Amino acid sequence: MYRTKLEQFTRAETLSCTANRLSAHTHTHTHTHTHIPNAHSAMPHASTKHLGATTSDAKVYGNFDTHFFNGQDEVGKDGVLRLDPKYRAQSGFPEFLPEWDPRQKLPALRFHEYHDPALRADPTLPHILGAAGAADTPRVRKITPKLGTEVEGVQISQLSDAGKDELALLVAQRGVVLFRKQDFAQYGPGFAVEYGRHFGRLHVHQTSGAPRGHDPLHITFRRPDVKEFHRVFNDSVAAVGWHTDVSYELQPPSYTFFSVLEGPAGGGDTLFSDSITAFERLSPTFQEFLSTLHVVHSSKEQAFNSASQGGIQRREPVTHVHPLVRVHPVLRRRSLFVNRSFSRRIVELKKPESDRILEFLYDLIDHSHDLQLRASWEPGTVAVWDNRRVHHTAIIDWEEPILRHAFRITPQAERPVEDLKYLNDETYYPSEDAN
Ligand SMILES: O=C(O)CCC(=O)C(=O)O
Ligand SMILES: [Fe+2]
Repeated sequence: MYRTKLEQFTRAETLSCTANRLSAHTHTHTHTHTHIPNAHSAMPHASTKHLGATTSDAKVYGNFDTHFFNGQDEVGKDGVLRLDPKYRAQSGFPEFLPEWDPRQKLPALRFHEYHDPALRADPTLPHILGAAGAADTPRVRKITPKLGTEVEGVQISQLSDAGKDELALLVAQRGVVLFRKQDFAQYGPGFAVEYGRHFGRLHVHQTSGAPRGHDPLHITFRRPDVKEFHRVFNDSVAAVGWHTDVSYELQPPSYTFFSVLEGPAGGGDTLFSDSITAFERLSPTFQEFLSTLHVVHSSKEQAFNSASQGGIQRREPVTHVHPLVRVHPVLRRRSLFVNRSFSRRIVELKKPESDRILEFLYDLIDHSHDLQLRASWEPGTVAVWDNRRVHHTAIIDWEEPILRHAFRITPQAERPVEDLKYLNDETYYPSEDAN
C-alpha cells in the first residue's frame, strides 16, 4: 500500500506527532525511515494544558476570528453566550445572529469518503451559463484571466441538483465565483444548511458562533463598536490574515459559500489568492522538492484565542499532517497547501529550514497581486470559493462603529492527497488526531 516516500511513515509515527509521544518514539526505536528532526517542536509548548498553546503562540498566528468576547458580549441566564442586545438590536438579519453554547461538546471528526459533485457535472454548464440560444442568458464576467468569475442572472437558490453540480465545477475551475443579486438569505439559516449538504458533509466549527439550531453555519460578526477596530489593530499594523479555512482538519473544506448580509457601504472586501498559480510559478526542481514534503496544521492556537476571550470549545483541538502540495481531484492540478494561520511545521525538515520555506511560500501567496483578486460585497452577493485552491483574507478598513455580518457554509472535502491514487484511501499517510 505504501510506496516511495509514503513507506517512510507508519501509523505509529504519525500518531506520535504529539510532543511527548513523538520524542519518546524517536528515542526508543531505530527505524530506517525518514528522520524527522525535532519534529516534536512542531507542537506548540503547552502552558494552557488542555489546549496546548500559549498567549505568544496565539499572537504569532493572529486572532482574526470573531469569537465570543467576554466583557463585550452577553452571558445569558440559560448559560448560552450571545452578542450584546445593543448589537443584536441593530441587526437586519436576526435569524443569522450567532450564539455560543459552552455545554455543547462534539466528538472528533472522523474520516469519510468524499465524492466531488463537480465530477458529476455537465461540462457545458447549461444551468449556470444558460442553454444555448436562450433569450435571457446570464451575465458572466471574468474578474482576472485565471482567477474568479462574476455571475448575474442565475438564482442559485433555485438550482436543481444537476445545476449545483455545475456550480461546483465552475467554482473549481475559477477558484472563486461571485453570484450577484441572490435571494439566498431570505430563505433563512435552515435553507442554507440544507443547500450546503449537496456539496459535502457540513463542518461544524470548533469555536465559532452559529444561529440556534443551525450549528453548521459559521457566523462572522464584527460588532458595531470602535472597540472591535481597536482590538484588531491593538498589536497589528494591518488587518490581513491570509488563510485557507480549517486546514487543521483531517478533511478541510471544498466549495465554501460566504455571504456578507450587511457591512460597510464600500470596503470590507475579501481578498483571494490562487495557490495553483502560485505553485506553477515555481521552478520544476523546487516544485518536485516541495512535492515530497508534509506539513503539520494545528487548531490549538485558534482554540486558545477563543478560550482566552471566554469563548467556547466544541471539540478537542487537533493537529493533522497534510501534503505540502496537494492534487485537486477535479482539475488534476497541484496547489500549495500551506497557510500562515494554521500551518506550523514541515515535518521532514529542520526547524530553520521549515521556517524559511514556509515564509517564502506564504510570501508568494499573500503578496503576489498577480495571482489575486479583490471581491467587493453588494447586498445579495454570495461568493463560493474552492478552499482547496484559494487562500483568502478579510479586510478591515473601516474605523466607524459599523456592523459587518456574514454567514459561511463549509462542506468538507476529500482528505488532501499528494497523488490521486490515494483519493478516499483511509489508510493513506495516516495522520489521526495527533493530540
Ligand atoms: O470576513 C471575511 O471577509 C472572510 C471571513 C473568513 O475568512 C471566513 O469566514 O472564512
Ligand atoms: Fe476564512
